[in-house]
Amino acid sequence: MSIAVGCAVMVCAVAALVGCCAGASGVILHPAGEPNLAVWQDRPTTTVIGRWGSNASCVVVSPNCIVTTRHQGGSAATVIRVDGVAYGIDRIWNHPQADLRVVRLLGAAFNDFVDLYDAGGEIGRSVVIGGYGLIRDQELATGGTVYGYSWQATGNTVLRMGTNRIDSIPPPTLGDTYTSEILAADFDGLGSGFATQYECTVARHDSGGGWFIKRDGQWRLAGLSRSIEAHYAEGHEDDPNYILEQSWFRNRGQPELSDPDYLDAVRIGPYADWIRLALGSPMPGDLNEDLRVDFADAAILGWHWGRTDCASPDFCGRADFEPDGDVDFDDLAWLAVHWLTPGLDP
Ligand SMILES: [Ca+2]
Ligand SMILES: [Ca+2]
Ligand SMILES: [Ca+2]
Repeated sequence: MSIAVGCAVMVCAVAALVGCCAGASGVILHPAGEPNLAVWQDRPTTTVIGRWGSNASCVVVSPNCIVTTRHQGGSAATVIRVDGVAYGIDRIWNHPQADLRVVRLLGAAFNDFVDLYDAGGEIGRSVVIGGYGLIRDQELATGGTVYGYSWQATGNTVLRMGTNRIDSIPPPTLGDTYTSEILAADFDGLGSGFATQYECTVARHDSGGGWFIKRDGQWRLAGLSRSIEAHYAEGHEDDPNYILEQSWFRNRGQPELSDPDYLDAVRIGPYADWIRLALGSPMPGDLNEDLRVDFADAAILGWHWGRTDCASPDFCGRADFEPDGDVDFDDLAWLAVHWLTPGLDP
C-alpha cells in the first residue's frame, strides 16, 4: 500500500468520526440490486447483523452480546436493533486500544450468533460483508466510462450483503484515536478478473458491520468494517471539507485505468480472547466487570464489607458475589482466588 493511500485512509477514518452525527462509514455493490438475499444462501444468516443506533452496524456474537466499532460513538442510551427488535444496553466493554467494543443487551436471547474467527491465514480468503449502510446511487463516468458510484443520502435501514477477498493485513496505524489490527481489501471493477461474484465495498453507516469467513462449514466473524478510501472534489485533494460520498474502482481522470478503492476492517482474531472474556462476564471476583480482578474490585468489596442487606439485582454492588445476602470472608475468597486474573494484557 502506498503512503498516499495510507493518508487517504487516515483522513477517511477521521471523516467517519466527524461525520457520525451525520453518519459513520452501506454495502455498495455491483451490479445494483444484487445479490438477492432470498436466493443467495451461501452467506451468514441475516439475523446476526444488527443496527447500532441510527448510524452504524453491529454483529451478534452470543445469545445476548454484540460487537461493533467505537468510532461511530454512541452511549449507554443507544438502541440496538436486531431482526427488527429494539434492545437497550446493559453493559459496554470498550477495548483499551482497538476500535472495538462488546455490548451486552438487555432482554436479548438470540438463537443466531456467530463464532469468532481466530485461525489466522486471512489473506486470500473470501469474505461476506454485511451492514446497514448507505447504498449506491448514480453511476459516475468520465468520457462515457463508468469509474464509480455516488451514494444515496438515505436508506440505511436495510441490511445488505456482498463479497470480497482479503488482500493484506497492513500494520496498525499508530497515532490515531484507536490503534487496531486490521484486514484490508479493495473494490475491484466488474470483469477486472479480481472481482468476486458479488464484489462490494462499504459506505457510511456500515461501520461495525461484519466480515465473515467460512471455516469448517460455519460462518465466523473475522472483521468489523472500519474505514474506506476517501475521495475529494477536483482541485480539493485531501481537504476533508470536500469529501465526496462516492465509491470508485477506476481512476476518475483516466478511467481506462483500474484503481479499486481500499476498504478495511478491525481484525477480530487478535482480540478474540478479550472478546470471549467479556462474553463470559461476570467472572468470579470481577465485581466491576472490567475483565480484571484487581484493586478496584477490592475497593468495592471494602466499601460494602460487613453489610447483611444485599439483595437482587445489585447484591451490594456485586460485592456479595455468591450471593447469599452478606459481604464477608466468603466473598473475599472469590477475589483472593482470582486475584489479578486473567492476566490478559490487552
Ligand atoms: Ca477486491
Ligand atoms: Ca474488576
Ligand atoms: Ca456473601
